[in-house]
Amino acid sequence: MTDTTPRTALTLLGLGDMGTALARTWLAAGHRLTVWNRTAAKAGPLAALGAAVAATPAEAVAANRLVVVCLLDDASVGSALDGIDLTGKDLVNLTTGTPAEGRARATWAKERGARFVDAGIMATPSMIGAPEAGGYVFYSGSRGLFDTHRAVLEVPAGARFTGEDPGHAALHDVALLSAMYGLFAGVSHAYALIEGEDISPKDLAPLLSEWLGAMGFFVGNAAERLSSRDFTTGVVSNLAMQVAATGTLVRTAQEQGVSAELISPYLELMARRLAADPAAHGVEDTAGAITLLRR
Ligand code: FVH
Repeated sequence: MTDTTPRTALTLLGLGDMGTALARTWLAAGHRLTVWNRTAAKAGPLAALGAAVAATPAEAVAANRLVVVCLLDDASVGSALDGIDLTGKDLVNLTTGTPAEGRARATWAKERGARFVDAGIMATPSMIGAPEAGGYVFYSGSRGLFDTHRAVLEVPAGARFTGEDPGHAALHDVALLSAMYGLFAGVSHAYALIEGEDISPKDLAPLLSEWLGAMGFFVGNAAERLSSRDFTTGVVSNLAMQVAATGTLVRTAQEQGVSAELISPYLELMARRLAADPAAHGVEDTAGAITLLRR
């Protein structure tokens, strides 16, 4: 049977790696798509797939109510949309930015008569249009806009609305990315330790994966402790012991001729928490150290 569902027409500004991947999924799903990119040549392959190519951002914005922006950074969003009439538009910003940039852009859009949602993409271009890859996008800002366009926004990747504060999509995005880089740092240090030894990284890899999976309990455990502010009940490995033991990590790095720069900040934070009140904090686990981070 032929699918006769009407498809939302939309505009996309930005045809970098991510923008191009997004455009392909909307075109493949039968949406009428108008595109614009600063370097016009990048629109060629999409035109061949049926996209309408606008000569200017103003022309692209004028074409549709739903306008999606996926540019390099917030400054490029400002310069691409500078002076353009956004009255009655629904603006979705898929450009990575900070929470403050998301909030400022929401105010900016409202002043120009547009509804706005900011977004944080938790996917690489190859994960776009591939639901099995597990990518998704955080959205925040106008609930009305999100509800109106949810179906079309879910074409490239799953959509998760994080609330009406337009800074919260970016905050969720950056929180997850920051945790990811902490993980990358630890794994990088582990591989550096065995370099030059008769241990293959390929042999260490499954052990690392298994261990990190087992230690994943920390995510929920820390959330529980931060919510209850109880850092002591049911502690398995207390902070006093852990701080003493981490000296071994630093000495091993020295013995192996490896800089401890990737792991030292966290070890030092634990030591600082303990030093502040050894009797009280020594019986905690490491989640209490999180309280030292907020300036
Ligand atoms: N690619 C990825 O893995 C990540 C996944 C998570 C989300 N990010 C964010 O997505 C935004 C776009 O990323 P991208 O991969 O498409 O980036 P590029 O391929 O570098 O394309 C950048 C586009 O931005 C245009 N652009 C840059 N500066 C300006 C400007 N001043 N005025 C107008 N357009 C501008 C650029 O145009 P051109 O160089 O082709 O002319 C591209 O269209 C980004 O926020 C990631 O953090 C991607």
